Amino acid sequence: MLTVSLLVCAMMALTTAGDVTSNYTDVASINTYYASNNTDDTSINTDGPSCPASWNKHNDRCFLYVPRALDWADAEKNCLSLKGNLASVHSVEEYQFIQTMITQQSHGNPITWIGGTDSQKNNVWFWSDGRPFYFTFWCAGEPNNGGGNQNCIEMNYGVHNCWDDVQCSSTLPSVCATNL
Ligand SMILES: [Ca+2]
Ligand SMILES: [Ca+2]
Repeated sequence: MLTVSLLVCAMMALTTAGDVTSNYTDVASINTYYASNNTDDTSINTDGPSCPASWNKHNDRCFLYVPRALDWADAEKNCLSLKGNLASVHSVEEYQFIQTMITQQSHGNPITWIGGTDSQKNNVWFWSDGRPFYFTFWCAGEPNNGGGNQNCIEMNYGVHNCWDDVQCSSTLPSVCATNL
């Protein structure tokens, strides 16, 4: 009887050890999988709910680069049809995430719409998603409301890939964002 008990204990120990080993194996393979996929798919993320296919998860939002050139209003309408808005940006880190996503998908740094506008009153800026407008990444000398009618924010402008106010009728690629 003692022998049998010892044998059972030994088997349980082996089984437990086996489980631990396989867990480590899984974690290692998952990490390898993420590392190999991170360059072209930033949506892969183990934390919480995931984003729809081809959207990229960052913090509590999903981001989508839309390469088709649209004016600001049509770009916003397109985002709305996808249950989002043109992206608002709230930190350098968030801006860099968006820039990296654009570069990965466009293989460049195209000038791109984000959701800032001062159409209601010059130099009073709002995000189309209703979030507070605190963070900015204006280029030197911008926003200048050039020609008296620059009311929408383009990103990746100039050598510093910063923000410029420009006519909303310009046609550019865009970035949409949705809440998770
Ligand atoms: Ca303006
Ligand atoms: Ca300007």
